[in-house]
Amino acid sequence: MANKGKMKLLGITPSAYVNRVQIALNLKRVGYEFVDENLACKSDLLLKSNYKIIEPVTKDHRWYLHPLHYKSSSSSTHHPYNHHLSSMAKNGDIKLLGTAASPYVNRVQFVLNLKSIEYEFIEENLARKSELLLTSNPVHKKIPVLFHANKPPICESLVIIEYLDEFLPDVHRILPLVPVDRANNRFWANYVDNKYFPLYEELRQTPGKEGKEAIKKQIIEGSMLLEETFEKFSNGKAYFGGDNVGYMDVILGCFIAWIQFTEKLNEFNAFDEVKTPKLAKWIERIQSHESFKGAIPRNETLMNFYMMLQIHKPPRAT
Ligand SMILES: N[C@@H](CCC(=O)N[C@@H](CS)C(=O)NCC(=O)O)C(=O)O
Repeated sequence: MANKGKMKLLGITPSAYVNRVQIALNLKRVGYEFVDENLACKSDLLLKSNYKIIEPVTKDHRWYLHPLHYKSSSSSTHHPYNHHLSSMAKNGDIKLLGTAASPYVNRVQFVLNLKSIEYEFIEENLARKSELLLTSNPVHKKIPVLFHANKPPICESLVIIEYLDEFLPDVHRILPLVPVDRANNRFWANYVDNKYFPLYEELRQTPGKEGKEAIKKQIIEGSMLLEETFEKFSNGKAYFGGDNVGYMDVILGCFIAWIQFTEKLNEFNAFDEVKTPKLAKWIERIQSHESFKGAIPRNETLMNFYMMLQIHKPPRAT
């Protein structure tokens, strides 16, 4: 590994986040050059490499696709790997605890559909959380939670998706195989979950026209950043994952219903033909994908969930 390529680490020594990477590099005995950053006056290198995504290393294709990937079908009933799936289902029941209105639950459902895994859906009532939820996710008390046979429950949607992908890697691979592409997918999923989508909740909670307009502006900036990301990831193909639905298609795709619902309530467009032409087309494509259709809530389900949010987490007072 140490000889495979020169690694450079940009950071500052007092940072625990930087230190954890240094420890990993040491454990793996990887030689690297440390590039000191000045956080009081950020370098061009930092600004260029962490905000706008860097050019992909593999120029001609985003990532190597497993040959099986090409064969995977979008329809669960005609999936060529049903023998795998039935054995997964037979070896252990899959149960998913959630509500149909949750995009975090929907993304797990989307992956289960893509991989043609049968599962039992256990409806959770978030207004009155079940014993099952409180005991299986005592840390966050949030859905989704996945149960696979007698194994310990698995919490957090991204963790669940990676688990399913590792457990059943040959059926519709979700994460790419090339490490740098996996890393970039995780980076952008993290951006969508922790920066971009929370702006919609912020929009709901913020009182007053002026405050809301400022958040809409940030949402639109984020959407344009995602448009660039799509361009780089898709490399002219239909999806973030290239020819097939991949990790980012699942992560961002399952927020679309909520995004469109919020847009209608607030009279603005985060994605459209002018600002984000590629993502506008991608939205149509993903929404007509068979595995996606089975995972996405109807508008009335969203409205009921929205009303519940308004009661339990009301907008801030002016
Ligand atoms: N980071 C979590 C987020 C899950 C999440 O926020 N779930 C919501 C439903 S959409 C929930 O369970 N909320 C209950 C609560 O906040 O108490 C994941 O990716 O699974």
